[in-house]
Amino acid sequence: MGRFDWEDPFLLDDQLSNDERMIRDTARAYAQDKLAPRIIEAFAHEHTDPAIFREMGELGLLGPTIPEEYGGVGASYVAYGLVAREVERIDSGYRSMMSVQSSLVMYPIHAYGSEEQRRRYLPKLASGEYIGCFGLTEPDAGSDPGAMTTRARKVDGGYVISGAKTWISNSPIADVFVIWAKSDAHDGKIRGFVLDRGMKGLETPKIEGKLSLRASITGMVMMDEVEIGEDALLPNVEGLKGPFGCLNRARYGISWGALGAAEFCFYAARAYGLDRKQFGTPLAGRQLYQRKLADMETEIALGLQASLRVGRLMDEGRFAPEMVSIVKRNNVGKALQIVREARDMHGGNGISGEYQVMRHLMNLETVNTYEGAADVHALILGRAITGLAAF
Ligand code: TGC
Ligand code: FAD
Repeated sequence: MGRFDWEDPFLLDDQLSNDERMIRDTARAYAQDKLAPRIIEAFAHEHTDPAIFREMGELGLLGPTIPEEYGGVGASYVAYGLVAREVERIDSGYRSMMSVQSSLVMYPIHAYGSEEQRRRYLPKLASGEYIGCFGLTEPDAGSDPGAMTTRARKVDGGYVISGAKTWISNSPIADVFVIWAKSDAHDGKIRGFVLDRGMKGLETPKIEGKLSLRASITGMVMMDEVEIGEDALLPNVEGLKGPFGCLNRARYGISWGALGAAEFCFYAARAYGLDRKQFGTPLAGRQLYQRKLADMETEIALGLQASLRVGRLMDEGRFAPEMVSIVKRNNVGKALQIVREARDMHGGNGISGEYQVMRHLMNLETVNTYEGAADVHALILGRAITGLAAF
């Protein structure tokens, strides 16, 4: 007979390699020792600490799947997912900072960039010396990025870019900007460009007063006739498959991360119910309370196994984007339900900043929307199931 461990019901730990466990443990120790003590203040005051990038960089947590010659650690996608889970156990905003840098900035420079671009940017992004951002969404093109109006106009020796990107994680503090624009030199097809802080005509106003993801800074990227050289073009990809190739990785990481936030709230509800007595008995001794804990445990365990499977297929080069849609949509949706239930199980204390479950609930509202809103992922699956696009 096997043992049952409520904290690891399907013995996920046994399914990991030694290297994956090591990276997971590094991320867990860092998140618990260095991120957890800061988050309540950071969220309350909407403060993003840029030092976090350098701290993560020192530990090899930025772009961990990138090969060592470019500053990464050549880790598996499963390891990347495990890092996202540990970081988001503390806060979705911290995971956002990590996953934009890793999947949306380092990945495209590595996968689509020239050798010169790789050498120029990746080591400094890996160490956290540079902070990166990814500009796809526009005020009038969110779920439908193909409707973007940002344009790259060909001129002698390079391009001139004009347009506005909005809701861009990290943009007000970014040094490096991966920007997707329609290029007139390429029949109006979408191309990726790497821009640098300080270019004339580039502004990055902060979006103030978010009620979600307050520890992760978000802004716009306004580009007014920004002149860039030929060497700013990412040469090796064309069309929407460029940004979507990055999003596949980031969405997959989110599928692990959201369950980290759910686990935090599940553990908190269990601890609260064991401690808190009403009607002369701990709440955790009540059937209704236990049923909620059992539902949380079940959904978290199933979701983690699914993400592990998709991660293994990604490492083998056998994943399909629809698999990522399944785990992104399911795991974030289930995490939202779990966190909302945990909030309720804390009674009045559930809305207090100190108990933290409400913060996770507010964060997950963003996570359900970005990287493809939940319904958009349903439509991606609907198209795969029926052959009919219903977007
Ligand atoms: P569609 O016709 O389906 O495809 C156009 C081209 O793209 C290719 N493609 C993909 N390639 C790789 N991976 C994928 N997942 C792909 N999906 C599509 C496709 O093969 C085709 O290639 P080609 O060569 O034939 O041209 O495009 P569509 O315009 O109909 O798209 C529909 C839809 C709904 C799938 C898509 O637009 C979508 O996913 N919308 C959601 C937008 C989104 O996710 N935005 C995210 C912005 S970044 C962000 O939120 C970061 S937050 C990060 C943080 O802080 O953590
Ligand atoms: P819309 O596309 O206007 O959608 C609104 C609603 O309509 C949603 O419920 C959606 O599911 C639904 N809907 C849309 N189309 C359909 C349809 N065809 N059928 C049925 N329902 C539909 N973007 C970046 O490029 N880079 C970033 O770093 C980034 N970071 C972000 C950080 C935060 C905090 C937030 C909130 C967003 C961020 N985004 C980023 C933008 C994010 O990806 C978009 O918000 C998301 O893609 C949804 O687009 P939208 O907000 O325009 O909503």
